[in-house]
Amino acid sequence: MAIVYLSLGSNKGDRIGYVQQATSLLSAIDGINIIRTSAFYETEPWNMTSDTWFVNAVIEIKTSLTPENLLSECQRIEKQLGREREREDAYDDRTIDIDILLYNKEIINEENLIIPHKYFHLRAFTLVPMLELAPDLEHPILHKSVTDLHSDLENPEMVFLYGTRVEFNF
Ligand code: PH2
Ligand code: MG
Ligand code: MG
Repeated sequence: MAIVYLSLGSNKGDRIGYVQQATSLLSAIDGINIIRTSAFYETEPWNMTSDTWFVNAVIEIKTSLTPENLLSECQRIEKQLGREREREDAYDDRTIDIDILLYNKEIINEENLIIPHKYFHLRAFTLVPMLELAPDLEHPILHKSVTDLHSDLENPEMVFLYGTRVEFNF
């Protein structure tokens, strides 16, 4: 069993609804148990030009799936929720993006799968929700805690707690 942190993000259509639906679809998969979810945040687009801010959250799961199988389940749900990938060279607005941030303390460097996520330590929209879930967790390569990585951010993009927390059943 692995403890995994997944980043969920949407900046197209019913943003909260897509993050919720992705969470429910993940929880319905054999071999995935959702342990906790962060609050929802409204976040400034990072490293992309877009008129629409994101709704972002991080969820903590326990899984018996391998990293590769987990990635394909995430991509299947992205497709199911209408994710379209139009270009390879830049970020597009998207109904849902599901990224594997951490998989236990594993370090994976494959063409289609890099864990820890290569930008995990650089984005407030992943570090702020992680502060709620696992502030002391150490980055397996940088050997710094989530709290320290967050305070190291030089120009953090804006992240707002999104209204009230939305409760739903898995
Ligand atoms: N995802 C990106 C690029 N930029 N910015 C925010 N605020 N939230 C995201 O989820 C996000 C982003 C690429 O996946
Ligand atoms: Mg992403
Ligand atoms: Mg992605």
